Amino acid sequence: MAILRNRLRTIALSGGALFAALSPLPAAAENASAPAPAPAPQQAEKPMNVIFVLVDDLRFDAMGFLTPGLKTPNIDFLRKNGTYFPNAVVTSSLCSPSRATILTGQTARNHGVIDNHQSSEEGLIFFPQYLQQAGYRTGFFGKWHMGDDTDAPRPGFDRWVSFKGQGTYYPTDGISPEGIKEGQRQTLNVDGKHVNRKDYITTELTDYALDWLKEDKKDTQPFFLYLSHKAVHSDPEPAPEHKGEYADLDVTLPASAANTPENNAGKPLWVQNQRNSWHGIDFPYHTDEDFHDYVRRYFETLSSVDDSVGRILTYLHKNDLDKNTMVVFYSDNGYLFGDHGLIDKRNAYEPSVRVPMLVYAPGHVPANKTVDAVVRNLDLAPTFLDVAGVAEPSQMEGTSFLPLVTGQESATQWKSGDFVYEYYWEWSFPQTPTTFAIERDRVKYIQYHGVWDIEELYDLKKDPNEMHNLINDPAYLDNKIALRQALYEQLANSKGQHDIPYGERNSEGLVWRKKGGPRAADFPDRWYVEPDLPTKFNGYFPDSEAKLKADEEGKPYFPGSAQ
Ligand SMILES: [Ca+2]
Repeated sequence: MAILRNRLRTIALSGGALFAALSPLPAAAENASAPAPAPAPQQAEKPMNVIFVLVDDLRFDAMGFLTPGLKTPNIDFLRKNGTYFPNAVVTSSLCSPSRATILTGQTARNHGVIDNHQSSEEGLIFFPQYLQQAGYRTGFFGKWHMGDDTDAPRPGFDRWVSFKGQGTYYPTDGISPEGIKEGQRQTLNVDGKHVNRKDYITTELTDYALDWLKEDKKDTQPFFLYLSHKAVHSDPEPAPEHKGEYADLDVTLPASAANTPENNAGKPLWVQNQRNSWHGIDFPYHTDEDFHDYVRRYFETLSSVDDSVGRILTYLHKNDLDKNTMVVFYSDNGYLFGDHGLIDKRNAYEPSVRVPMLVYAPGHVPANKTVDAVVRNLDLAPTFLDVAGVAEPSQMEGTSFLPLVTGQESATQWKSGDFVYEYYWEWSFPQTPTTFAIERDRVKYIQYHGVWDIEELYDLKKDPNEMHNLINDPAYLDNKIALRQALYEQLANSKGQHDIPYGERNSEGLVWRKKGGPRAADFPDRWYVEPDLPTKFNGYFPDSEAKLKADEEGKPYFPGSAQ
């Protein structure tokens, strides 16, 4: 710990001089097991506090300093006074798999949380468990969301405030008018006890987080605060004080949202078919809402996250904690605003895999700096442990990027290996196939599993918006072959196996169809429906007699609801 304190302080004073000789850091356990010397002043100092602010589904550019008209003064403060990582990415762009990666430092193929539903956490070790061992006080506040079954406290946290699955924006959401009258409310699990919700979710989670910080106002113990917002996940509901504040905002959707021959050129069939689906710009979440309006609500919901950041920064400043606290602002996955006709996430395109990332620690992390290295959610756990002086455990797969954060290393010196992406097909959202991708030196190769479709290759340096598929460009043949092979090799799990048993791909396959013959088949007639049907969520829930009856009567169905 003392060495880390030295390292962070020295870097702060030297403005980014090379201190590679100090790396790698020894484990805290080794420090602790060393013979106890006479206490030196530096050893009496605590390691840095960390506040990890995790937003849900925040698009990479949904921050005021990147989007004209969007006001996020507190997030912008972090950017101006901290370091911005424009190429932060996630190895799986979906809530539960990404959250599991952040917490375990493992990829989905190794932690096994491959979807948002039946996700076992058995055998997983979360990084805060190591922080507790290193003397940290740890608190979790908000959305955990690995499966929907339980909100019970998980290992690694001294304070636990959470809810099942996605939770709700307001305490009365999802409760019948009679229930509301009788005083029923959504609940939070606070250290194992259910407590009625009182306020708008973002505000309430921040209240709990700040109350927990105040319990150790004298800052006698280092802390790690994991503030995991529900916002701004669909369907975003703003707080009363922010409702309508962007009613007049001129929202511009990406140029690739339009259904044009130019935009469709080189895009897989599944992409073109998805635009008229739950996750498509032409039928967003099976509604007829103008997506410009959706974006306005999304930004209004973000305003409370910005307020929350402001309250945290004020608390740190007032209590003289900002000198020894690192704030990391992040999202569990990206979000498409109609890019390539798609909304939400899951695919391997840039707006889906890129996330906002800001690191603020005045005196330790350079202000107003941009580091364009590709850093992954996989690298967060080793980085947080590095801050605490804890060596990376063997099961973790990422690399600490603390030297990039402190300015000790430049982006060109950063060697983290390829960015490998995996997403596993979900029956509940069948529009997006299983997707594997790899990015090396800003060239991205994408492959789909189990569908009759094309591969993709993009040169992100020349084509950051992924408009020109180079998969059949002879100039990129070597890239294609090398990246296909590297993807296959690197997707093996820790046992050297592939989770989906499948053979290595080395060609396009026998895909032809007769010129002038029948075109691709259409979807079933019964799948073509009106927007905003009361039954629009029914397909998400398991089949049953009750659901069949609800379908026939045109009524919404939720498991357990009387029909
Ligand atoms: Ca998410």
